[in-house]
Amino acid sequence: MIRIVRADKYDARRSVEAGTEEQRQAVQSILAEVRKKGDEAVRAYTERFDKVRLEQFRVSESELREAEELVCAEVKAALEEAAENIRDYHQRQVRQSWFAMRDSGTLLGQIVRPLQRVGLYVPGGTAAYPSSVLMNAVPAKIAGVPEVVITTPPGADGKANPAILVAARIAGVNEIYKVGGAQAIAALTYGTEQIKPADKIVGPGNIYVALAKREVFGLVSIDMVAGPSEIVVLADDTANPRYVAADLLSQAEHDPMSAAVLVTPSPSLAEATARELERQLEDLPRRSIAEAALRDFGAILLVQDLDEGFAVVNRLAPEHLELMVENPFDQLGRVENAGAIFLGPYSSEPVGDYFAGTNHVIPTNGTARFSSPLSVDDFIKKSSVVSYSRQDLQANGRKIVALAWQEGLHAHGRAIQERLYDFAKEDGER
Ligand code: HSO
Ligand code: ZN
Repeated sequence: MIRIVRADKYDARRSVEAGTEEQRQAVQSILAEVRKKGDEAVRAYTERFDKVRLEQFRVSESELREAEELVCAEVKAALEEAAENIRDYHQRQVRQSWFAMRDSGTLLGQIVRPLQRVGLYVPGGTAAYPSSVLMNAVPAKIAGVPEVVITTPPGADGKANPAILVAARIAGVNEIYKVGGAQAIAALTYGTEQIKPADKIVGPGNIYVALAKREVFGLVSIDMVAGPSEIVVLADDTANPRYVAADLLSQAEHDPMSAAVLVTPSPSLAEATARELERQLEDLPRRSIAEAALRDFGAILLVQDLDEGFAVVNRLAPEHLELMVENPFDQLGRVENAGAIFLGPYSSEPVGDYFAGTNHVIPTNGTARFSSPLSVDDFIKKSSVVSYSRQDLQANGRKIVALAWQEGLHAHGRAIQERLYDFAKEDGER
């Protein structure tokens, strides 16, 4: 079912979901309604799309307590430990403000500050991933964001997914609202009576959420619009086909449009992995999703040697790259484009999805060429600081005036000249 082809016969780019005209219009009108009518509109859309009428959107203390009872102790403990690992990793990303003083008395610097309020969208249904709550909320908290709020669609019983609530508590999320879809993005952008507007909106969602985020971008900041998951395994004869197949399937099961690709110079590994894929697919609960993904976007790509293998990897710029080759560390420097790199037989991709501490929100669809996994940097902003000294203004004022005049901006020049006159006068008096 998976193709085995020469590497040059494969292109992994998938077209980015632009939505239909109808979907775009639906999103436009939801945004406009919520902007105009606030909670009343949010309530009406929740009734229409989630089939439940809510007076209060915010998850109450008693619902939070109830959720704690519903999630099993083993999962809770694993979430706690995962959160700790994510904290450790992201702590190292924290940037310091800095100031540089010159002998001339001038001081320049950069102040790093957290965003004030971040909204995290968490999808409902089977795509409600507690792990993703940790991956988004923990870095925001490490950055120092005081208000991290979640919006998530309510179930038909009017409740939020309990595992999401537990993960939110572990990550230190401050408020949770049971609102989904484009109406949630609207509420986080414009604010309503019950929901205050956010400075940035992050987190995955369905096409309506994605379109709404794109629409409000500029009024608020958004994260990247993530596409279906991808994994590329670069493996040689030393790799275990059972591991290779299992890791490919781990991402194939996400979405029928997920891309799972093996790149190898070894025809025997290619054959063995194809057989393993068939075997392991058999009892997968999400078999039909994984099968469709392998059929439509998966491939086993044969290359001459590892040189060609790395060229293919760098062209694909995958979200996840596993290096299952002899001495993977010796090869690491050859990877130019990849969101996350997993070395050796025990760094199975789900280790990163759940537990190692690295972030699982990673650029997809070739965008690792120019962007990076979600990090503390996504939740800060910087202000530059200038304290210019008299000595420096006197020494450099004329250069500034020349640049201003060249641009025809005489008021700019004048602002400097006003000071230069005074300097000349003061120096004359001395
Ligand atoms: N692999 C996904 C993240 C995820 N996996 C969440 C399991 N849960 C991102 O590419
Ligand atoms: Zn995953």
